[in-house]
Amino acid sequence: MAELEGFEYGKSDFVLLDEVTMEQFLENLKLRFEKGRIYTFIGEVVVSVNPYRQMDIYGEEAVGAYRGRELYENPPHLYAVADAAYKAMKRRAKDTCIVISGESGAGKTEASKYIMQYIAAITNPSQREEVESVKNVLLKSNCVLEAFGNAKTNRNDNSSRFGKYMDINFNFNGDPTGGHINNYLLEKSRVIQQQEGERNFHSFYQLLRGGSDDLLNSLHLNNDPSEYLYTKQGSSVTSSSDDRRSHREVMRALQVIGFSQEEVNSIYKILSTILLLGNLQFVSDGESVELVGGDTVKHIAELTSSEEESVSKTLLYRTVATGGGEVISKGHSEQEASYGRDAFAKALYERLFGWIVGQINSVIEVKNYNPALHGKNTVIGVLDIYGFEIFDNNSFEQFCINYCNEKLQQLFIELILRQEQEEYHREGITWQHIDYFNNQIIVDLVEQPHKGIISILDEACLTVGKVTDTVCLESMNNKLGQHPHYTSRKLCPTDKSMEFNRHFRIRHYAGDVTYSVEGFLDKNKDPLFQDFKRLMYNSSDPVLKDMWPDGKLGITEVTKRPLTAATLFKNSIIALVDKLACKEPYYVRCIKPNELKSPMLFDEARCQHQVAYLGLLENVRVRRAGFAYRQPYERFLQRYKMTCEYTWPNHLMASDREAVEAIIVQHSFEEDVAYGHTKLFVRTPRSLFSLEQERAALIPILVLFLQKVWRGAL
Ligand code: AOV
Ligand code: MG
Repeated sequence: MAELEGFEYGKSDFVLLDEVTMEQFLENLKLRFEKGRIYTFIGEVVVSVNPYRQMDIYGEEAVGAYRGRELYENPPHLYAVADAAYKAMKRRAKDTCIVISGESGAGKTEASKYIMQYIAAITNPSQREEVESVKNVLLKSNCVLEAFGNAKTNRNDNSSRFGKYMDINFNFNGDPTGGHINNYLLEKSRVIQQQEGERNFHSFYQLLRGGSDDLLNSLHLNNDPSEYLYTKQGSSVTSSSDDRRSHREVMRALQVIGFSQEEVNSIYKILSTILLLGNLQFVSDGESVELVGGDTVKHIAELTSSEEESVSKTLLYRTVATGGGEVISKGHSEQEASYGRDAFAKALYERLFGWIVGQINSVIEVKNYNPALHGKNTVIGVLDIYGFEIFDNNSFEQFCINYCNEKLQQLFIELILRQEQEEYHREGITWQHIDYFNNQIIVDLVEQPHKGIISILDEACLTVGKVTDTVCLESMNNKLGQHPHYTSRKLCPTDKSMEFNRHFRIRHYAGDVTYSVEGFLDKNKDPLFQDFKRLMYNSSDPVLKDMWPDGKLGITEVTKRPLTAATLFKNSIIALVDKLACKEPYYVRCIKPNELKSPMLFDEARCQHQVAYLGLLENVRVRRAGFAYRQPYERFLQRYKMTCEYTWPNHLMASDREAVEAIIVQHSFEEDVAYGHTKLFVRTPRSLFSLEQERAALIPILVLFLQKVWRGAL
């Protein structure tokens, strides 16, 4: 058993604070951070502070210390939560989930990887081949998804630009038999545009920096990201050695997962098609529009296995159906052509990403599972989604990301309180209500039917004729001007950071964010000329064709208006929340200690802000007002019966509950506990600590005793 920490490292559970005040909370968090103790419990919740340095607290030895232990037996750690979720799943056949939240750069993705590594390390002791291969794919999928879905932002050098929810399936032995990844709204606008200081998705730089000369030649690329419009706009193409190394890792990972060489080639061809598209330009002589870019179109045609003429035609014209049902080809304006090219590049990347996720899923999908034969198939879900973010310029993507974080905060409030309430009720214990800020009001502001921002956006997108972003903003201002969490420019006439026709502000649970409405309607409508879909569907590259099944439709067959991006996102997040809500949740709450990525600095104001909006003080209060620990009588008895003369080795009482009472009375812990119908509730961990210590001291004596009995010495 790992050494329990002394109080020189601060309190390992915030429940143990003398008083639940922000001051004491921060003091403890800071002390622990400075002593290299980055994890602290609030009961079963782990609060994590990003150390911004490699910590020697992971790996085989640590895994061994946490495996199969109770939460309070070891110092706080991600492994402890992972183990708790795993145990609950295995012992009680419960579906569980681990929800990791916190703002951008707080350490969610790193935490999710440690959790998965832990689960992989403690399962499949008999090394069965098919289970090993599922574990391998699950672990390697991280590397691939990060390459294609993460990018350097001004908040985080490896920022997730998509949401990821991964279900891991287990058989009755508790070994992983498969899994499924759900991905949420990839920030595809990054493919064509990056803010100053940011990069496009890692995959582009990895290919350019890490691809061999032969590969790059065959793709008609050179190795310099600053030569491609789509990779150079952020003026931040640094970190070439990392890109080279990652390229090798991703190649290996793709192989392990089972991507064929043809498939890998197709992936690279799509990436280079996108880069080449970005360098294509259009000129207009006032009448018609032409392409500039030398052999680029020829190269794109080759890379997409299409005809050169079809490619240039698709870039310059679109097919439209006239009122009379006639189908004609209409030339683009210069602006339309550039717009079409960018939309095509974004769609290519988005579909590539979706296809990669789909391929991984098809490899890890649970096959041939027969519940009658194999027992119940249980699941642990791990959620790692983009964290709350504020940039200098916040657009539609930040709006969606921040809305998603509101939903997760809502779930935290709902589950942490609901669970406590329900359990006390079920067990016949009185519940004391704790006040907290309920962010449902902000969720409603965004998602309410007819009245919310998404509805207003959708309405504007559906309106025929020229509805601009500004007109839509006006409509929002009119309808939402009175909302306590919505601010229009009218309300703050002196605020220079807001322009009249451009900005609106939402008072989010995690802070105020000013959004620029520019591009909202277009990103929400997300149109792509049907001609591009048809071009790709007709490609003779089977992988590419597979990604564009909707290119099959003829021009007159496309009638139904697709759902908007915001509505699709909303629906997927609501489905996600429903999925999480029916599992037993475990939480990791990540905190970013400073804005400088420094391992030394604990910026108190920044930390205080996060502790406040994450609702951590309320979390401690709920935990303290109630009973922090609970165990079924039988389990408690098994563990501690040796500490009481009436229960060791067996008790003679009428029930386990009475036997547990005998242990509690003998140790004078009556004040610290309550007796539920099936469980013992313990208010503070002190009693458990002391029982644990007594047990630990007794074990060697008992072992000695038993050895003597066996040898016949007694
Ligand atoms: P995020 O997932 O919460 O942000 P990450 O998990 O990517 O944040 O963490 C950001 C960076 O902090 C990592 O790249 C590491 O350099 C460092 N870091 C985080 N956790 C640890 C740890 N336990 N040990 C060492 N370094 C760590 V975002 O994806 O932006 O919301 O969308
Ligand atoms: Mg992340």
